Amino acid sequence: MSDAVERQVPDLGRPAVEGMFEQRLAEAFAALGTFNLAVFGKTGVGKSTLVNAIFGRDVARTGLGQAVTKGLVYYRHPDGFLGVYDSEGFETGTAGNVILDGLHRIVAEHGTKAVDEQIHAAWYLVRWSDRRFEQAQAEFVRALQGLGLPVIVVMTQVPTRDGQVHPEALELAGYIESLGLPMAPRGKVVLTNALADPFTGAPVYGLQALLDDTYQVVPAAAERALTAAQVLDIGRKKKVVDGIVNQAAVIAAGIGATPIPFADAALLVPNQVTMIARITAAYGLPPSRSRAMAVAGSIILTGGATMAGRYAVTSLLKFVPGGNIAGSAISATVAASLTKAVGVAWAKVCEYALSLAPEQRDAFFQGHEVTEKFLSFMKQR
Ligand SMILES: Nc1nc2c(ncn2[C@@H]2O[C@H](COP(=O)(O)OP(=O)(O)OP(=O)(O)O)[C@@H](O)[C@H]2O)c(=O)[nH]1
Ligand SMILES: [Mg+2]
Repeated sequence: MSDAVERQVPDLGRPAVEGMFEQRLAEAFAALGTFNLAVFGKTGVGKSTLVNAIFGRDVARTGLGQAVTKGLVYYRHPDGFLGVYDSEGFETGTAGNVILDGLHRIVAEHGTKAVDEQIHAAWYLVRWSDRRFEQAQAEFVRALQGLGLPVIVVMTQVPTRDGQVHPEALELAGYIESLGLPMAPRGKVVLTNALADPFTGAPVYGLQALLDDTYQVVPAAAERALTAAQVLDIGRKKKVVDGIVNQAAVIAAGIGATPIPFADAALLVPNQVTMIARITAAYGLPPSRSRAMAVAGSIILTGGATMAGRYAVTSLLKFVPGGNIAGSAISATVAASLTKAVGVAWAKVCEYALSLAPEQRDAFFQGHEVTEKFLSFMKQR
């Protein structure tokens, strides 16, 4: 016992685990920070449509709008990790200059503040069917760059057929690219179509390319928020989540390095709570549902036990190899594989939730289905 780490087995019944979940979820969301995007382009080019296509939510409708300067509204999504500066009803020329003056002030003010408050990327949208790009638009792009914002020039509503872009859209893109504008990150116009057009058969196009380019210009500090906020590239979320799960498994192995008596399985719980909270945040499942998630998570980890929980976790041990050998203790290997199994199953629960319509997610996390799904994912292994 002399050099053995003394381990205090936490007394973790459901209410305690629930409280721990709420706290860790809040921490995990705070750690994401905020990704701020500014979107410019004439009225009707498709700013709102494009933002909705990539972030899966009507930021303007669900966000809290605040007119930050004439012609520019800042929407902070209630989830916290996404902010959008939207130049609604924007026109170039005099109106554009007014916006630029206001922006100048915003950028100057925010540049000295935390990364969370800075503008991390700007999209300048041009509609292909306008078939022209005016001097004033070029100047606006230059001015944005002059403010230190990385500007991605995006062509919207671009029709394609069998992967071939409409030749006139290509021609316009070629013209814009010939102007020598400071276009991040590759000096290329990004061609997109945010909504399929059932009449012409034009499919959704170019959104992944726009997102990838956006990642290229975003500072590392805002990347995690962008990954949580976007709904287009689930693979990027998964990659982050894999890292979280593996890290938690390593920690669990460390805890199990001194084998844990079955009755003390609660030793593994705090690490698993942190892991689940971080997974949830990485997927961008909103903190507005954190109460429901805390309840669901605590039921999962305690097996629903309401008594003080020295038996917490053990009900899940039957799902991992070596976890149900009567009389033995929980080894490093079993601790790691249990933690990993819990993480992987919770990740699948989150992905399932993301596949639901946003209005249905609440009901999912508040009902029995979430624990049933979790257990079915555990069994599938
Ligand atoms: N087919 C197709 N239609 C689009 C696309 N983007 C926008 N639209 C349509 O164009 C119209 C205007 O789109 P919005 O996204 O509201 O345009 P906006 O730039 O936000 O306009 P303001 O907010 O007025 O400045 C809507 O009817 C959209 O459905 C697109 O990529 N493809
Ligand atoms: Mg709009």
